[in-house]
Amino acid sequence: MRIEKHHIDEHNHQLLSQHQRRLNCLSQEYAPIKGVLQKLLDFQVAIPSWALGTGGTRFGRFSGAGEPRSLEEKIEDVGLLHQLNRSSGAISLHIPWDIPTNVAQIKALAEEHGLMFDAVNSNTFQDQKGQSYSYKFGSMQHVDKRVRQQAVAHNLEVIHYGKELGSDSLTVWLADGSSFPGQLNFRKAFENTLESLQQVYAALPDHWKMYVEYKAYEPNFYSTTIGDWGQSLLYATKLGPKAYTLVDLGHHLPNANIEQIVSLLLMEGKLGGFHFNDSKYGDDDLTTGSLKPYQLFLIFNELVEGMDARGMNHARDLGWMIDASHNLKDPLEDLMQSVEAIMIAYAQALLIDRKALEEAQQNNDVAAAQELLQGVFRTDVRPLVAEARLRAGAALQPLQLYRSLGLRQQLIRQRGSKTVASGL
Ligand code: LRH
Ligand code: MN
Repeated sequence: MRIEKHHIDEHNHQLLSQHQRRLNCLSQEYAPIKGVLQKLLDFQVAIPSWALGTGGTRFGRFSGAGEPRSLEEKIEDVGLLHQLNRSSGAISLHIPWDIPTNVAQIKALAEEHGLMFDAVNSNTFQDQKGQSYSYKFGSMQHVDKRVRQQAVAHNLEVIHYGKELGSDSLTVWLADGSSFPGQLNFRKAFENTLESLQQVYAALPDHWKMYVEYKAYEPNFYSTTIGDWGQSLLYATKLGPKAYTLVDLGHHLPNANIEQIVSLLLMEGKLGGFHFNDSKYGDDDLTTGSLKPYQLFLIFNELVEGMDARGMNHARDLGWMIDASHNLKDPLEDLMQSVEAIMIAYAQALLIDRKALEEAQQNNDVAAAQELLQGVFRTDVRPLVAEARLRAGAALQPLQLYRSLGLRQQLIRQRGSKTVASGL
């Protein structure tokens, strides 16, 4: 499904005068905004292929309707998102949930929708039909070398698919760990995991990156073998220059200072990318910025400061990905809201008066530093983010247009109301 351009043009025409009034008001306060607009236009957030259907929990799954039945339909859904906000120009695949049976056809379809293939994700946290060895007690940490070899082989297969699709990074998240004291020898688990990751690392094409994703707990509830940023950094450092840490916002223990973690990983040159989402308790995978928008803003404040300190290109030098699961909302609406929250946090971080902030920090003027940050955080930058969409040929109000065109109803008519997407 494609949105005809005239629908977007009519929508923007109706909202133009109100939009310009709001943008002029903001531009008076934060001139020049030209540089910020270009950065917003260049910034693309990858959409997870496993979050285009309705997720569930162990207590139940309330299926949505018109869900994508194939990788082709998932690419169409991300294409629709990208038409609406022009900030979702990439899809991140999860193998084996999204094995591209006909690579040439899949690449052509993605190109037609203006989409790139971001990081490919391996899966050694579920047993597949016909699999020789179970991952019940882990994969790369496993005491049985045959299980570890099976996990390594799977990751090499994932790299193969990624190469064919034009991806240039592999994300490894391991559910490995233990749920009871005494169950695991932590040192041997680390050494087995490192040895296994080294075999995968050795198979990485030259320009590829490997993202080592950490998580505090779940599905194991006593120890996780890649359990926090320190452990992920240890692996990434021991593996080599192509290995980086991946920060999933929901993978921290309560009250962790994620913005400080981000600052230090950037300082070490070992921050690879993000899985954006939000949470109140655990790995809740909720809409980005829906619970802790100030934390998201503070994370982008450290990102802009740290990336500029290293002369990094904001759009290209880190992996920007969403990782969410939709139990209650229309997946496409949820993803539009997540992308909007990310663009707002980034735009606000770009408007911070860095010189004044540094001066306040140098003078230990705590109140002035707080006023500077909160002043920007309390600024409504939505007109700026909308202006970037307008200039990119997208919709001023994507969610509004998605609803006014009845796109979900159209998807249901095309696909039926009982379709179920592969993924979480
Ligand atoms: C683990 C995780 C990981 C994915 C999975 C879908 O919680 O964040 O990134 O592989 O979700
Ligand atoms: Mn994740």
